Amino acid sequence: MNDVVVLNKKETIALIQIQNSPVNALSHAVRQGLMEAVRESLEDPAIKVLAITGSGKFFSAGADIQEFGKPSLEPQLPQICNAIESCSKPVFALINGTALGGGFELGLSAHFRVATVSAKIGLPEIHLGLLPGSGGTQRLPRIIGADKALKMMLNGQPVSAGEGLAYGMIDRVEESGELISASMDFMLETTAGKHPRIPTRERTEGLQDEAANHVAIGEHRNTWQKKGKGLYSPFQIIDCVEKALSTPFEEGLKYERESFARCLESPQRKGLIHAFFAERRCRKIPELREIEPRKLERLAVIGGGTMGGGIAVAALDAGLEVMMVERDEAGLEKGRLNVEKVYDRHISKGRMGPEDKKEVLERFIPSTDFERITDADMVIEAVFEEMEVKKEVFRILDQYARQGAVLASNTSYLDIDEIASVTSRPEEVLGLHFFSPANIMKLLEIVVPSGLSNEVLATGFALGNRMGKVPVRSANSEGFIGNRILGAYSKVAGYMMEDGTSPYRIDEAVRDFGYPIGPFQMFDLAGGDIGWANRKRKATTRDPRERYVEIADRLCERGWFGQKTGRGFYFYEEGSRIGIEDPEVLDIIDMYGIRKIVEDIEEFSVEDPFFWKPSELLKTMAAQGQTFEDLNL
Ligand code: 3H9
Repeated sequence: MNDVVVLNKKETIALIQIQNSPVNALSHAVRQGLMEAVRESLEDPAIKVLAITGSGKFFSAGADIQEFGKPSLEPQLPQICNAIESCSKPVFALINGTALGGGFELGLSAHFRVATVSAKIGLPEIHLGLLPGSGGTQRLPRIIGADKALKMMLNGQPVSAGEGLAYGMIDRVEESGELISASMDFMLETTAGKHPRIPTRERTEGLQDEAANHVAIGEHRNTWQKKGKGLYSPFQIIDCVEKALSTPFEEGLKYERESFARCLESPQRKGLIHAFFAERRCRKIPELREIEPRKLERLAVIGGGTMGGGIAVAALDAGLEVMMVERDEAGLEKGRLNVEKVYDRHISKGRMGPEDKKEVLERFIPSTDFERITDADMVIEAVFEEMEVKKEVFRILDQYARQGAVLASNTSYLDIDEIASVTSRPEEVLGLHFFSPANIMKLLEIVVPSGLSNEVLATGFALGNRMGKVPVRSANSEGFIGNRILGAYSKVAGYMMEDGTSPYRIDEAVRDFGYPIGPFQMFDLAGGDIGWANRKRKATTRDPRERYVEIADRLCERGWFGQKTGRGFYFYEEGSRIGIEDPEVLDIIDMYGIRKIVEDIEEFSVEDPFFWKPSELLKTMAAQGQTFEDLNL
């Protein structure tokens, strides 16, 4: 064929193997090779069965994403899928590993699907702003019905071979590592007429329960109208599946093709594919090419607060042994609860059983004894965001951590060089800045202070990769990357609030724009105390010309730090993470303050100095930070 598709004839079976490393993407050369292999196998009278398989860990990761946006070259994937489905000889998809997007659609167009037990099967096109465009939206519902098909296409997460079998889209799961030889008997049985060759387009199991399919379409559409405002491809996916239920196959296929073309042209597709490649490029650090990361099995997290708890969960989920160190039993108990509540929520949502939680927590060691960190390969500090507090912790870490252990700070803003300077090993200290909630958010900033050892840097990246994060290298500069951007975003949100827009309407506008949450919801989620500490730290060096909004400080002074204290910009009922609008917060924002009043009068006096004159009393009160209440004292 060519060097990316190999055809081997074994008696009556034609084995067509995709060998296009690293992920067997269906590039133009692969498509050409597949088409030719199918044609040759059909023409050869000795061949009775065709079997398509992949190589390595992948059946195929789908269409070659690099080709999107370039002129499309024939044969296109839908043509190949149609040719396979129309084959007069039985075609097997031997799914040897991951089958995603167009890769799984290739499998769906075969007449039989056998998967190895470790295979993962999914339709992740939604993450790229696309839809399954090689017949997937038309073929899959015919086998598994609208609800399951939509779940796969709309959450984009792969399912296991076992789940595929239970759904009915996989015919057999093979436990043996030798998928081809283990499938031989099944393939030969089809030549003896034991298993009928039914093209997927003619299957109807999934179409039987019309009422359930109709309900599923309505429910998924409602859900996405709430959570996916502004997104394009989810609604196109739902429309395509609806077509599959109500129109002949060819018509549905044409509709899918046109919808796919619209998605392909959309700026959302362009942005998401840019992000796909950008995320992968971030991991490629030139100076780390030859560097091996250090061993990483035991992690110590210092601090059991929101961040410490989240980091501990991320590390436990990555299979590490995690020690959490706190100053006292009360702090430790809070930390332990912060970890356990994540797993309790998984249990309540049916994502794991109590036994699984027990198994994970066997690797979790809470302690108030700093000496216990001597075993750790890496220590991540996540204590209060104040330089002196951090320095004190790093002095202790330097005393107890073993030589060769990596020392990391989860600071959001502070200078890592300064933190590292209190240790005897500054070249082993780096910043690992997680974002809240640390067990969920993908971004991990790897902050590089001067003189950092490349091995330590490589170990930071290895941790990020192991946790499934997107690790991004950052200079050791104020706010690193994310918080630098966030700084401008937050300031503008604050200005708008002070100028009279309710924070709740600002959040709503930002959500309507397409963000999952607004800025004030985000402050509450991250914890108001962190930003407050940072603002206080910068108070003496802030340019006096800069506008400063004090409203968030007023909330923090009341101990309202957001979700963790049950109150911030929003009010949270006991145990709830859904914020309710809080009239008291709006009252605080109306509390204009004498300083602002004097500033306004002075500004207006530029135009009309005769009328606008602040009284001496007001000026004195503003200078002394007094309120009218103070006059009564
Ligand atoms: C589709 O199929 C549309 C159809 O419905 C209709 C068509 C008409 N193409 O992530 P990794 C590269 S849309 C080209 O680091 P992992 C990736 O850039 C597609 N290249 O490895 C990287 O390159 P490099 C639907 C691809 O093991 C290298 O492979 N499919 C593709 O952590 C290794 O990737 C998807 O959306 C591709 N399709 O994860 C699947 N995929 O080394 C997208 C990967 O130069 N891919 N590369 O940086 C993934 O989810 C993950 O890459 C995968 C492997 C799970 C496959």
